[in-house]
Amino acid sequence: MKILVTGFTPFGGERINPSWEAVRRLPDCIGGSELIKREIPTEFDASGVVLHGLLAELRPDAVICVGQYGGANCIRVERVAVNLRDARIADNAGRQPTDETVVPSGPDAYFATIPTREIVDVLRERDIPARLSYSAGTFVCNNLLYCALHESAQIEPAPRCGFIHVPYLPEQTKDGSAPSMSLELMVKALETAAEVIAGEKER
Ligand code: PCA
Repeated sequence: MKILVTGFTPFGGERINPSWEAVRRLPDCIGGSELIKREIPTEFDASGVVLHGLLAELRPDAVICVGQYGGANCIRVERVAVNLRDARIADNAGRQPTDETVVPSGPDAYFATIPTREIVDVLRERDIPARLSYSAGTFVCNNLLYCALHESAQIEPAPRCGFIHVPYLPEQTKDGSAPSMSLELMVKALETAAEVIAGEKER
């Protein structure tokens, strides 16, 4: 099985994005599955274009997109992507859409197609704080999950797609004003998610 795992570039004035820091440290192989890691620009338009190219080039069996969720106190496994762009800040291309769609003719929402509940269960069994989330927001992360699910719905057989939000790293919140999680635990969380998706979990 081939699993594409993506992280994002830093945005909003941050120097690093924990999603890419964690993704790039994943092994190339978990069990029998190959992990392909790529960094995606934190831009509404370019993120979808880059993902489109990766799906065509790599033809993965599953896609796990990962992003930073500043202020989160645990791993958030996203269940839903909505057809809405409504940005509180500009993306890295300077775009700040209000009340736009991701795909003009697309459905209002898609559900993630990775086993979200099972991933949360196994993360907790491994003492990694995690929960299901029913909103990935309306910024670039939601946009990317929506694009992934919209595109994959047109591929036969459809790759399974999902999104995992990670908290800040400790170095991003040194004054303790927001929660954080260690890089080691984030990497373990993503490895666990990949294992569950590949059906190779050890419980
Ligand atoms: N988090 C943002 C976009 C990029 C990222 O890492 C989000 O939650 O939409």
